[in-house]
Amino acid sequence: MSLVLYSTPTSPFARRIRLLMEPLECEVVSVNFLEVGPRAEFAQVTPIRKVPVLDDDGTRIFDSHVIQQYLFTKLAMPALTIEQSNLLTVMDSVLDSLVIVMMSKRSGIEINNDQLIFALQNERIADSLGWLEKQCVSQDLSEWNYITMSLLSLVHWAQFRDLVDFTDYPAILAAVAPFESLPLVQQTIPANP
Ligand SMILES: N[C@@H](CCC(=O)N[C@@H](CS)C(=O)NCC(=O)O)C(=O)O
Repeated sequence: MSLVLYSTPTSPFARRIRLLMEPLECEVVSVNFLEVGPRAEFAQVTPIRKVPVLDDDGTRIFDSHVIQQYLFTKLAMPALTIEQSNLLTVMDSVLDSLVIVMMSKRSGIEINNDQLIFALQNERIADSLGWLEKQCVSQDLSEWNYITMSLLSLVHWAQFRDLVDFTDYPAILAAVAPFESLPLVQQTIPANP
């Protein structure tokens, strides 16, 4: 079995898969999809040019959700519950909206709540983080599993990009705090390439 994970040093979607793959031997290929040459090379791996991509002995799997399901089967882990899936969906919505805001800023577009697209993203980010904060109080998230891996990856990435002040979300910070010092967490902290 030869596993290759295409990743970037910052992607929260790729990082949670990297954390999930800790028990498996895997080569990690770092992709720089913002540079023309590497982007064209990566286009040979996936037409959507998004990380993560997992290659398992020539079988390529796109998207963290599909990779997660594939790995859960491979590792004989029980499927995510509906409650866990909902947590993941809300985290992904926060990430997607933050990416839209970040990419707009990088493209020189002014972020203004008078524009529908930004009003919708900002509303989704605030309401979803508020909902996650409540779940961190009402649910037991003390286990290091795919959900806490995903939450930690979201928090670190949003802090790294300076997009969210988590002092407004103390329960989220408390939920990820016990895992901060794990060796693989430390080794995969988002950093500029
Ligand atoms: N739904 C996808 C999202 C993956 C995604 O958005 N990855 C970002 C990095 S965080 C990416 O590769 N972006 C490249 C681009 O948009 O060109 C998943 O869960 O894997």
